[in-house]
Amino acid sequence: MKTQVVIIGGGPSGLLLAQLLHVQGISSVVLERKTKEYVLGRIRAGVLERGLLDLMREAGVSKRMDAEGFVHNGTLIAYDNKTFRIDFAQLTGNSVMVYGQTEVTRDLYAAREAAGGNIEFEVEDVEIHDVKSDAPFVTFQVGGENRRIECDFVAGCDGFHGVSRQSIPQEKRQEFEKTYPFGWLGILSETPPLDHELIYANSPRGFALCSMRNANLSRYYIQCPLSDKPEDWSDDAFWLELKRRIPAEQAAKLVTGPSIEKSIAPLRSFVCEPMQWGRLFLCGDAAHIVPPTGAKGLNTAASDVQYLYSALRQYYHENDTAGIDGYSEKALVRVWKAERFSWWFSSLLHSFPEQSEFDQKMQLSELEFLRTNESAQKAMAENYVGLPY
Ligand code: RFL
Ligand code: PHB
Repeated sequence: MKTQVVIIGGGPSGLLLAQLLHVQGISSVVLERKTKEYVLGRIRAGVLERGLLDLMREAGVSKRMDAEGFVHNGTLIAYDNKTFRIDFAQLTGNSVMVYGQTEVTRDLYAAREAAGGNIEFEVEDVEIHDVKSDAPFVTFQVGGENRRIECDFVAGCDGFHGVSRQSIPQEKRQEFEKTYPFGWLGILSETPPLDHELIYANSPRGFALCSMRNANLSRYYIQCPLSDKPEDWSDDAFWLELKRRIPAEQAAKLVTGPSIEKSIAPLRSFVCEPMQWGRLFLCGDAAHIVPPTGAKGLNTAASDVQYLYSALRQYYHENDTAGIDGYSEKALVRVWKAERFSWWFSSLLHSFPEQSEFDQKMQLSELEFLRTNESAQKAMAENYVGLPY
C-alpha cells in the first residue's frame, strides 16, 4: 500500500493534520493504537485558542464548535480569599473558547469518516523505516496481520508515550524535562459551573481550578500528592477540599453532585529537539508536554499541525521544500514560549513541598503585582489567548 503521509496517532493532532491535508487533496493514512471509543473516553483539554479555532474552520469541521462552544473573554484568579479578573478582550482584543478536546476529536473523526478517510485502529508494533531516504515506509500489525505502507513523509502524532520520538536516534536528539512534585486530581460532574468563567486558585492548601464543558457539565481540579490514587478520594472529600481552596464567597455558591469521571494526571514540562529527522516530523505531545495550568497542550499541538500542514502544502503544491526543511526550527520557537508560560503560571499557583516562607511571600507578591499591574495582566492575557503562529 502507498500514501503520501502516514500519520501515527489518531488523537487531535493526527486527525486535524489528516483532515487539513485532505482539504488540500493530499492523501494520508492514520494509525491508532487504541479504539475510537477509548480515544473519545479520555477527558482532557477544555480551552481552545483562536489559532486552533481557525484551523478547525479551515479543515471544515467547525460547525458544532461554533454553535456550541462558549467564548470566554476573561478568566478569574483567586488567592488569599480575593478574586480578580484578567480581561482578555480588553487587554488583547482576543478571547478563547471552551469546547472540550473530546468534542474536537469527535468532530474530526466524524469528518474523516464522512470523507472516507483511512484510519486503522488497534494497530500494534508500529515501526518507522528509512526516513533518511526518499522512500520511507511504516510497518505494523493489525488483527494479527503484518502490514506495510510506503509514503513520502511520516507525521509522528502519537503522544508522549508513542514510538515516533524514539525513532530519532538517541544521539541525535536532546530532551529537556522538568517534573513537578504533585499531580492534578480532576473530576467531571453534571452540575452547573461555579461561574461563567474559569477560576484558577492559589491557596495555602494547594492549587484548584474550576472549569466547565457546558451549562450542566463542570470540570474541577485540585493539586494532590503524586502518591494519591483516584479511589482514595470520595466525591465528598473532593468537594470539601475544593471548597477549602477557593474564596468563601465562591465556595458558598458551589453546586456539588456525583462525579462521572475522576482521574489523576502528573505534571511535566518536556521538549524534544529537533522535532524532525529526515522525513519524520513530530507534532504535539510526541514532541513536547506542558503542565496543564496554562491550557497550552492541545493548543501547542495545533500550532505544530499548522506549521507542518503549511510545509507539506508548499511541498506538494509549489514544489518548495523550505517549509519542511525549517519545520523543527520554526515550531520550537513557539513551543518554548508555551513552555515558559505554562511553567510560570504553574509556579505561580501551586504549593511546592520544599517552598520556604520567603518563596511563599514571593508567590503572593507576584500575584499582587498581577492583580494590580496592567502591563503584567497584558503579558498574561497575550500568552493565555495564544501567541501568534
Ligand atoms: P494525544 O492526545 O496523546 O494522542 C496521541 C494518540 O496516539 C496514539 N498512540 C499510538 N498510535 C499508534 N501507534 C503507537 N505506537 C501509538 N502510541 C500512541 C494514542 O493512543 C493517542 O490516541 O496527543 P496529541 O494528539 O498530540 O494531543 C495532545 C493533547 O491531547 C494534549 O496536549 C492536551 O490534552 C493537554 N491538555 C490541555 N491542552 C490544552 O491545550 N488546553 C487544556 O485545557 C488542556 N487541559 C490537558 C488538559 C491534558 C490533561 N492531561 C490528562 C494530561 C488537562 C489534562 C488533565
Ligand atoms: C479543563 O477544563 O480541562 C482545563 C481548563 C483550563 C486548564 C486546564 C484544563 O488550564
